[in-house]
Amino acid sequence: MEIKREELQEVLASFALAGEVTGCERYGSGHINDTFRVACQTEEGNQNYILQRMNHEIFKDPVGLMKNVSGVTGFLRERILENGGDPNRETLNLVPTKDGEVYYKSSEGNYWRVYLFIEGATCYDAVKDPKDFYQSGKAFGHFQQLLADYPAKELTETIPHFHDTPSRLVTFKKAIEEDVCGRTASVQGEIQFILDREADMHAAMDMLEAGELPLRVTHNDTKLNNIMIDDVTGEALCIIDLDTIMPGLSIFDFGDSIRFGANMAEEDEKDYSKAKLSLPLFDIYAKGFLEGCAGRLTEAEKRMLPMGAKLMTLECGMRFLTDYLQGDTYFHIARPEHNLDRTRTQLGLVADMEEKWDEMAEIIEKY
Ligand code: ADP
Ligand code: GN1
Ligand code: MG
Repeated sequence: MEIKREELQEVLASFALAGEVTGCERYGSGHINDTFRVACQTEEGNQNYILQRMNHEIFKDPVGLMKNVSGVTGFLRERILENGGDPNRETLNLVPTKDGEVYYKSSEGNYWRVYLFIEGATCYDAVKDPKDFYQSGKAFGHFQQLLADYPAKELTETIPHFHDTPSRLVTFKKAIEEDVCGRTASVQGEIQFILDREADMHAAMDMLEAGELPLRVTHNDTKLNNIMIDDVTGEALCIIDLDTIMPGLSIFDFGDSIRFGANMAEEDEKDYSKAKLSLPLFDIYAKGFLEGCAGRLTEAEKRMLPMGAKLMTLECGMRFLTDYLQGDTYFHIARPEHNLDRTRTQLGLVADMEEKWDEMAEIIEKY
């Protein structure tokens, strides 16, 4: 989204930043919010911040969302202090406005927030070193355990039915029927691939309803670029992008990491024949995640981990294709067929998981 200079100036002036603002540039590769890095010059040196315009078309209750973020980060800060960690780097830290609020609503009607910039750590868009992926699995597993004591009742559901795949399917079918951009005819193969897997889409939600999988507090968007890896120690330092923390299933957090990180192709690779599941990466992530969960997953959850990976990939492919059919209004795109390329890498990965299904199950069995 186009953001006017005047709005940025108004927003920057409203937060309690240290020193003088010397720079403000777009930052990162998230698909949802508008993110900027803000540089400030203080008497002691430089202080950087992350400034974000929350996407309130997607997050319809930005105030409830910020209540979640401030509640969860406050809760994590306590746990980190108890463990002798550094809460300024190991969790997100909200910087208040000059009026002491955790967000600012601009005169344009946009909602903004500021975090301390975490220095000396990196968000990767692809696995460079398998050790990083192991670390991220451990951290996401541990994160879920930490949040096990968080009062779930206090959480706003920031996007209702977020990983309710059958409900995503209903939206997908509607997009096909409405065909507002006249694109349906050109993607028949992709549509059919998804529709052929309708039965799978119910697997997790049916088990949840039957009480066979427990509802937990989950992150729900566990891709690799939502975790910061320390540049020096190589350890997972901080889990970010807390907008979708809601009650959910553990297998979704596992699955979304696999979808993104264990794919041999990047999410938007144009040559989608490269989309394949790396079994060594699946293995190392599963090891990390299960260690991070410290024995607290039920037998049914463990058994359903491969299905979590398949479901998250299928669902994400269907969401990208829905957005393509609806005219690219949800995910940020950088080129005309970006969402279609993303769809194809997801579907390619699903097909490959089906080929490797027995090996995936054996890996989980091993741990
Ligand atoms: P989106 O919801 O759009 O994905 P994110 O909250 O994930 O937005 O932020 C986008 C990117 O900005 C991240 O992938 C990361 O590179 C960077 N980022 C976010 N928060 C911080 C932070 N506190 N310190 C340093 N970098 C950050
Ligand atoms: C979005 O916000 P970001 O870029 O980390 C999306 C996820 C998708 C992901 C696909 C709130 O994540 O659900 O899996 O893109 N987030 C939201 O890359 O819809
Ligand atoms: Mg993100």
